[in-house]
Amino acid sequence: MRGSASESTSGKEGKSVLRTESPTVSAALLAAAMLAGCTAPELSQSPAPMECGQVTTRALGIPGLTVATAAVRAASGSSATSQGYPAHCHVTGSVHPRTGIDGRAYAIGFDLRLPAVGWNGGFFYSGDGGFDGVFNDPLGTVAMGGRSNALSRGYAVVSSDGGHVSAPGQPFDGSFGMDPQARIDYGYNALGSLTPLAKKIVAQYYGRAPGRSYFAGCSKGGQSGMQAAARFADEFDGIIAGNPGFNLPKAAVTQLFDSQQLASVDPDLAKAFTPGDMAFVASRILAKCDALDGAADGMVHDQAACRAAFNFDADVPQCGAGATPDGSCLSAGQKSALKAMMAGPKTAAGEAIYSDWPWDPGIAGSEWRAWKTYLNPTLAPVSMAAIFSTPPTPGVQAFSPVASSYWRDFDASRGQVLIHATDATFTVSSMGFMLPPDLEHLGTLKQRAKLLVFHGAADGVFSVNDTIRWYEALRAGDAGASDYARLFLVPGMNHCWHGPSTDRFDAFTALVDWVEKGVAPQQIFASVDPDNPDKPAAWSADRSRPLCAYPAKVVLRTGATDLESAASFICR
Ligand SMILES: [Ca+2]
Repeated sequence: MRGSASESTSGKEGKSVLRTESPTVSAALLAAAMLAGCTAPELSQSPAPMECGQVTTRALGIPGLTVATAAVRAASGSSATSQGYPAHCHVTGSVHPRTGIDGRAYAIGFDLRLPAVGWNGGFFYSGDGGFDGVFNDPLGTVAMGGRSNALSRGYAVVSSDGGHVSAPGQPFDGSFGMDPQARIDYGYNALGSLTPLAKKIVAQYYGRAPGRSYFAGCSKGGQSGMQAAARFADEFDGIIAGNPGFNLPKAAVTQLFDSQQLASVDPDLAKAFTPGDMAFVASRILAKCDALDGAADGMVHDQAACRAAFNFDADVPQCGAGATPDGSCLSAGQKSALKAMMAGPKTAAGEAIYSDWPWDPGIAGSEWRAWKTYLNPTLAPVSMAAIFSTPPTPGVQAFSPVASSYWRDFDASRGQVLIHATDATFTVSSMGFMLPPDLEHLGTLKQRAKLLVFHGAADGVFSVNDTIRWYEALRAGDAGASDYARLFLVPGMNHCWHGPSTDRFDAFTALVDWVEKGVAPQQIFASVDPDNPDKPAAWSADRSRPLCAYPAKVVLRTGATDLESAASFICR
């Protein structure tokens, strides 16, 4: 495909993909120049670029790396959508094969997409997600504003399976946690091992090493982004970490605790709080906090002011004796359960195990509800038992009765000890492999790269307060931290998207401008995702807001009246 240098390719939606000069053309020009007696010293040291079909284990000759497939993929869809892509060479394979202590075959699987034409010279690591075991986001869609992906933007895009393969049909397979190295691969080593080797493939394929290198991911992928910033900043120029779960084991303990609180209200967790109940709580938050930021717009832009103003005990009425929740009150059980969840679990000594959570109206969002009442109770027993406990508890599988009894019987105070524990077999604790080391001092990053973190204020999986605490600690240790690390809060947004929020934004362009043009992002334009099910009826379909570099907040411009447009707001 790459050899047919004069063609243009067309996507299904008729979007023409313009060609730029391919490496093959460069090589042909070089050969012609050499025949003519000229020299081209800048290219003469480079190996000849490869055709896609030539990408084999033997041809690459990279120790420990095996190519499984290398095939040309025709362009598909529109490059202006997240799932459309241009023609590319699709390479799959693995690195570092080994046998685990559980007798299973392990390797770090990879999926690499090499643009057939128009490679911009860049390298892009697309973050992993969930339990890994699959290629989560092989095109690199996170933080692209929903309208493109890294491959369409011209990057060579790699992603990994985190060092293990999920059992067929089991996306929530935590069984790899029985092997200590597989845990470490999941925590950070798949990223660290694969990145330099993937760059070698890119270099051999195109005949020159990649230039700018980026990482973007959300959730578990955000945790990997923080690992990239703390451990592997020498490999990246720019990193995006969205809703980062860098304290994922602590969050898992919290999710088990949350499930117990919900069960104390109703054995069917989904019935503990109806959507109407949560909308009622959100309305009470808005009644106290919406206008504090200067705009009664259904969004809480000043969370600190809201924390001081909103008193859950006093501001959310409890139903009278004999009355049931009807959208104007919560039952006594609901009040105590939600209060405990939002405060977060404590040890027997009264210390926070993870974090508290902010009172943001986005807790009425569909994703908050889906995670709290369904996904967290489904996933946390597996992750805690299999991956984050030392020693692990085998046999806890998603959707099994064992998983249900696991969270019902879990003691947060005693159980949280297991995430810090080691033994003769598991010599690194789960906090040791999941939490990036010394995240408050990012020395290598400071010298050469940029980190852009975003986090939804109403994330029901990882608390934005935990991310704010990290960023405050970073700033406390280095007053110039905003020169290399910036945090953007997204009011109302749930876990990576949705919630009553402007949840569509192109953070990646902001990062590239920061890295390549030195333009540090003060604000990022955000609008409501057209697919967001939580957009309030009162909002226009194209409501927009700036996202502000923390600690700046969104403030209504003096005299502005259009509450639907980002142009009416400033960051201050
Ligand atoms: Ca407001």
